[in-house]
Amino acid sequence: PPNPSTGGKGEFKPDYDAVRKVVEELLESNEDYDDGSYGPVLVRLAWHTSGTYDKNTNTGGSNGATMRFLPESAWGANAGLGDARDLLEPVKQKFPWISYSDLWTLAGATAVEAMGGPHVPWRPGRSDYALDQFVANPDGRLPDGDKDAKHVRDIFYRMGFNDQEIVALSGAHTLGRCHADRSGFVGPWTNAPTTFSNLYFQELTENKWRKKKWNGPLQYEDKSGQLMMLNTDMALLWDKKFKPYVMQYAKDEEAFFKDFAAAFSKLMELGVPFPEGSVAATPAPQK
Ligand code: CCH
Repeated sequence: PPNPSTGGKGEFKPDYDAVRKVVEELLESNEDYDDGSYGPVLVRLAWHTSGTYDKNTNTGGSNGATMRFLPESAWGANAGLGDARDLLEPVKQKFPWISYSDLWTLAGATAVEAMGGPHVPWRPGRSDYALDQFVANPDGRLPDGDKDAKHVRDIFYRMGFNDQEIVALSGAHTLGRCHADRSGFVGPWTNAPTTFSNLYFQELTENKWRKKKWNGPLQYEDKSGQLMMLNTDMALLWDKKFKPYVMQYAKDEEAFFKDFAAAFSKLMELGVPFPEGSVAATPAPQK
């Protein structure tokens, strides 16, 4: 069959910019949702659908959109992401030619940029698996917030990332918040959780963090008690190989944006069988 993404003469040409536009319109469509934006939870959906990748077996990753199915949809790590998937369902109905796997990743890339972040190179090419077409990913491939630097490395090295990329990706915690009814943790990392910036690294390095005294899971709080860090966030500051990147990104937002865009794009492409000759760097959408 003709490849719809080639867009030859007279062929159907999918309009991904039109999809981006509809996603952008949805971001602040419900002022009662969290801090007034679905952007952060869409970024988290793109990350969790991609972060199951295992380079040793070439399994997992965004291709397939396997989070539509049990057991992955019900993993503790994915609690709350049903909100993001439901939000995108009408977009899928409006543009039935796009795969869920392309839509979920494109929505994450679009949200980063719409919230003031860098343009994240994105290209289509993912397809959705039918339920009987794949072996379910084992639970435990996504990181736990109460663990240490070794755990973070084990998880991200398995995907094929290095220390610099791990720190850059972690900067996404400048967005959004933890929800007691999802992860058990509570609170945002920054005071501007719907703006993509390097504030997470500034808070991490310049604020004072202490263990929160409560009955919940181990987390850290600042003096105001309003901001939080996970143990895995603190581990970036405590680990002598991670720390130089944390310090660099706290001072240099441009470097963070550039490295984040590259790493997030790579994350969303892990394990995706793009046709040969297809390139990763898509131009910025036409405005
Ligand atoms: Fe994360 N993240 N994340 N995270 N995350 C949570 C929320 C967000 C970890 C744990 C948590 C990345 C890496 C890690 C986002 C993006 C990324 C929460 C709260 C936990 C816990 C969930 C809740 O309660 O709703 C851990 C551990 C790691 C690494 O070790 C990476 C990488 C990314 C993206 C590139 C975003 C965005 C959120 C906010 C979601 C929201 O709903 O506000």
